[in-house]
Amino acid sequence: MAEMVRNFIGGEWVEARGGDTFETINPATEEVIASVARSTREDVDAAVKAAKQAYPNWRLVPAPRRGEILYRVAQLLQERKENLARTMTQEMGKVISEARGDVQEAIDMAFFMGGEGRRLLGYTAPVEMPNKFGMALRDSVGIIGIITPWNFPIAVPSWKILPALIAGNAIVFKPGEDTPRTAAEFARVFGDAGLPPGVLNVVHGAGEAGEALVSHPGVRVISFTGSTQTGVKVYTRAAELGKKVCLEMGGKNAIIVLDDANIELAAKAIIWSAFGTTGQRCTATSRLIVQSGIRPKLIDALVEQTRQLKIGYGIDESVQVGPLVNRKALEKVEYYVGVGRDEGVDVLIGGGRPNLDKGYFYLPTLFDGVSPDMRVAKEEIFGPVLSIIEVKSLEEAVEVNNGVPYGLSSSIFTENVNAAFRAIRDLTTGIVYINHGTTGAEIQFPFGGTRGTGNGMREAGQTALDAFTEWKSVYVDYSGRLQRAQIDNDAVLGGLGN
Ligand code: UN1
Repeated sequence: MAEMVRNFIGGEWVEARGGDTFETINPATEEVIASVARSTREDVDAAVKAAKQAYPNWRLVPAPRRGEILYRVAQLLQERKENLARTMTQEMGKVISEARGDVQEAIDMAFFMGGEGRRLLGYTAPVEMPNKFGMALRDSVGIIGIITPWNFPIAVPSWKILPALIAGNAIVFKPGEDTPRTAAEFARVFGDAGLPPGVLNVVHGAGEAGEALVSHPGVRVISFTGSTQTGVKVYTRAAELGKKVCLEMGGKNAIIVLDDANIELAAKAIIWSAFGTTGQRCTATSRLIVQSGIRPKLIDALVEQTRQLKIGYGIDESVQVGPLVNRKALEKVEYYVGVGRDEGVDVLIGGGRPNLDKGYFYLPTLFDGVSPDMRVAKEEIFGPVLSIIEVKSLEEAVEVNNGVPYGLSSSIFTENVNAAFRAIRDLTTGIVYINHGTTGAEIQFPFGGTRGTGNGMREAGQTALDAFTEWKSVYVDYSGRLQRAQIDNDAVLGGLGN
C-alpha cells in the first residue's frame, strides 16, 4: 500500500482541504511510492495564515538562538542522511552516492547559515553631524514563498529555507511534485529540531498551488528554482504584485578543452558533468567546446568511457547513471535527439533507450559535428546528451561559450596559466571552473547565473541573505537638539527658508 504524504501546516500533518491527491512514482521501477496531497488555493491560504501567526514571535527570537536550531537541523540531517538519500533515489532516480551528496549540501548549508546567526552583518558609517550615529541593519521580510524542483530535492530547498529562517522569516514551501516524500521528510527534520510550528509550512501540489503562492498578497518574496518557462511566469505575476523574486532557471553549460589540456582529467570531468544525475542538473555540461588538435583523442576517450557506464536503478551502489525523472522528461530527451538528427549531428554513441523492461532510462548520448547555431547547442535538454563543438582557438571557444541564452556555469581545461586567467576574465557565466567539470558548486560561494539563467540574484554564500532580508537604515541623533543639517534638510523639503 502506498503511503500518504500530507501537507505540513502550523506544525500539523494535514490532507488537502479538498481531499484531492496525486501519485509519486519511482522512475526506475515505475512503482507508485506514495499518494500525495494535491493542494489548492485554500491550502495555500491556510499555510500563509499559519506562517503569519508564527512570524511575529520568530522574528524576535535572537538570531544566535535561531542559529542553534539550524545547527540541530544539521545534526539531524547527518543522522538521517542515509534514509533521506534512499528516499530521494527511490523518488527521483539519482544514484545513491549523488543522493548522499545532495543531503550533504543541506548539512553544509545548515552549519553555514547557523553561523550567520552570530553575524548577519550590517554596517555603520560616519554621519555628517556631531552626536549622531548611523547604521544599516538586515531585517526580516515576513512570509517567504519557496518553489523548488525535483532534481536537487533537499539541497536546493535548503539553499532557500535556511537563509530565510536565519533572517527571521516564516515560510511556505512548495516542493517539486516529483519529490514530495523527500520534501516531507526534510521538513520533518525542522520540526524535530525545535523550529516553532508555523515557521516552516509545506504545501504539495502542482501549478495551482504554485500560482496561489506566487499570487498570495501575504507573501512578500518568491524564491524559485525551476524551468525558464515557469520562472518567467512567476516573475511576471510577482512583478504585477510588486514582490521581490529570486530566480534560478536553466543552463547550457560548456566545458572548453584546449589542446594543452590533461586529457585524462578532462575526459573524466566531462563524463561526470554530462551524465551525472543523468544530465538533470542546471549545472550539467551539455556542450563540449574542444580545440581541433586534442579533439580526436578526446572523443575516443569519451566514447570508450560512455560505453562503460552502468545504467540502472541507483539504489545499487555500482550503478552510475539512473533514469530520467519521469516519462515527460524522457520524451523531451527523445524529442531533442530527433531535433539533433534533423539538424545533421553525428550520433557517436547512445541515441536511444537501453534494453531494460522498466523505467524511464535513456542511453548517455554524444553528438558530434554540432555547430553553435543549432538548437541542440542552445536549448536546454536536461538529459544525458552532450553536444561536441569544434573550435580553433581560445577566443573562439569563449565566444561560443558566451553565445547562448543562459549563463550559469562554465569550465576550461588547460595547463596554461595565461589561458586560464583569460578565461576567468572573459567567460560570462556566474560560475567558472578551471580544470574541473561544470558541477559541484559549494554552498559558501554565491550560486547563480547571468543572462536567461536568473534575474541577477544569487543563492548560497552570504549573498543568499539578500533575497530574504530588507535593509533598514537607522539614524540616532543623541545631541538633544535640532541640528543644523536637519534644519537645512527641512528647509529643502518643506520650504522653511534659511
Ligand atoms: C542544480 O543543478 O539545480 O553545482 C544545482 C552543483 C550542485 C548544485 C546544482 N552543487 O552541481
